[in-house]
This record gives sequence, C-alpha cells and structure tokens, in this order.
Amino acid sequence: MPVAIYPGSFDPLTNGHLSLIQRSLKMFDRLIVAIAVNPKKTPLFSQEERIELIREAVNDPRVEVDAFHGLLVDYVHQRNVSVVIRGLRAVSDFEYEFQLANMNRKLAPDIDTVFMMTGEDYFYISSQLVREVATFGGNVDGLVPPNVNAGLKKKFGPKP
Ligand code: COD
Repeated sequence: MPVAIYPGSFDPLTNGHLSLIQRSLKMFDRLIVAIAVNPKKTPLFSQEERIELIREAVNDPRVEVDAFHGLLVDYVHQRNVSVVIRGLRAVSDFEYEFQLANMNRKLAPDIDTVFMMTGEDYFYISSQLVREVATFGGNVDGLVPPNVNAGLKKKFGPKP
C-alpha cells in the first residue's frame, strides 16, 4: 500500500487528526494530507497557516501537506492515488462519512475510502469544538499539538 490521501478542513489540526495520521503510516508508506479550500468559507487559519501548522506538528518526511480546490476525486486522480483516508469518531460521524464516501465512489469508482478510528483519548475532539473553546479563552492543552495551541493563543489571547 504505497500512498493515501487524508483530506479535510484541518481548521485547526487536532490531536485526533494527528493520531489518525500516525496510524495511517502503519498501513501506507506515504501520506498526503490535503487541505480542502472552500472559497465560500472564511477559515480561522488561512490555507498557508494550516499547511505550516500541519507540517510543523507532523514533522515526518513520509507526510506531504498540500491544499486543493474543487472536487476531492479530481485532486485524488491528479495525484495518481486511489485510497482516501477518513476518520470515524462516533456513530454520529457515520451518516455524513457514508454519504461522502458513496458520492465519491459514484463520481470515481476507482477510488476507495478507508475509515480509521483515533486513539480512545481523542474520539471526542473536533476542530469546531476546539475553535469554540479557544474563542472563549478556554484551555485546549492536550487537544491540539503545541504549535496549534500557540497559534490559537496568538489569535485569541490577550492583546498586548
Ligand atoms: N477522531 C477521528 N477522526 C477525526 C477526529 C477525531 N478526533 N477529528 C476529525 N476526524 C476525521 C473526520 O471525521 C474527517 O474524516 C477527517 O478527520 C477530517 O476532518 P475535518 O473536520 O478536518 O474535515 P472535513 O470533514 O471538514 O472534510 C470534508 C472535506 C473537505 C474532505 C469534503 O468536504 C470535501 O471533500 N470537499 C471537497 C469538495 C468535494 O469533493 N465535495 C464533494 C464530496 S462528496
């Protein structure tokens, strides 16, 4: 199993994402972490910031960090890959992930989705909750990598 693509918003990267990346590397020789750029959404961290934060946090030559516009399946074809990694936290994720995987399969039957679970310490973490807690000055230690935590403090911490 040479290469897989792990797509997402990663706004921001959490320890849940990181755990999934590390687990994927037991199955694949290389992993492309691909940030989906949605021009209709204003992310907390810009595309460039997210790329840099993921590169720093992962710090592994087997992992490439990239960004893409448009359909995921087009990007996966363009990169000549046939496996997409997605994460499952709880039953609540299943419906959305099932729809996404089936739509992608309809669009590109040659691409398969592999579902993985994070470590049990991380199953409740989502980027959305991390953003919300950080917005109100809550403590996200242990939920995100240290460099992401520093980035959040810079955005939401007390202004000098
Ligand atoms: N434990 C386990 N898994 C986790 C955790 C955790 N704590 N946190 C997140 N995950 C998983 C998510 O379930 C998901 O599978 C993945 O990690 C990435 O999560 P997010 O939240 O960063 O990314 P999403 O879900 O917003 O990504 C959605 C895409 C951007 C991939 C999707 O919208 C897409 O493909 N967009 C491109 C346009 C397209 O092709 N659209 C048609 C698709 S049918």
